[in-house]
Amino acid sequence: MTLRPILIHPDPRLKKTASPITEVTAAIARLADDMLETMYDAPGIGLAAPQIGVMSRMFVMDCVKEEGDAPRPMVIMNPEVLWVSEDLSTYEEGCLSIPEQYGDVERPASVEMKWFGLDGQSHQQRFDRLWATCAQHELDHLNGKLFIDYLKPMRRQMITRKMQKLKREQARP
Ligand code: K2U
Ligand code: ZN
Repeated sequence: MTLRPILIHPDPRLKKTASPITEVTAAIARLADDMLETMYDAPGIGLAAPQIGVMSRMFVMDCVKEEGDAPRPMVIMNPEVLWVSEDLSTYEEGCLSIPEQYGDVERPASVEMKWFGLDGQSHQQRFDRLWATCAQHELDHLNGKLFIDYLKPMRRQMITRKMQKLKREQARP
């Protein structure tokens, strides 16, 4: 397993639409492993392949928050939304590609998704609460959408400028 560097906004790869996965190969299984390791190390509760520069429709997720609970890593490929609740919920979201920045995002409170797992089988599940927020946040990443796209333009611009400054400072020897 390898820790992979996480791309920081602004980066054109974070705005592109990722491509469907057509076959579960050893490389795809290794990618899922690396993404889970990178996510837990960050730490985070979700991570999408474009965030490590891989333009494939896969994200990983483990929103188990209660200490002591067994981790519940999920590998989700080619996700589709089958249903969203009318009820909305607002969550102060962050993003591993936009470090230390947070903003309130309103999304459907529950979502039913269908996807393919590493077992090559089709899976379907309803997600609620933090799992629903995270799954929608990660699916957005596969479509080149970031949580800051839901914020007011001024706030989005201010966050983008902060990230550009952070990247300039990181680049300096
Ligand atoms: O995709 C990512 O960048 C990981 C996101 C996933 C996420 C964002 C907002 C709300 C839920 C999930 C996070 O940075 S993981 C960090 C985190 C941890 C606990 C709660 C919220 C965010
Ligand atoms: Zn994110």
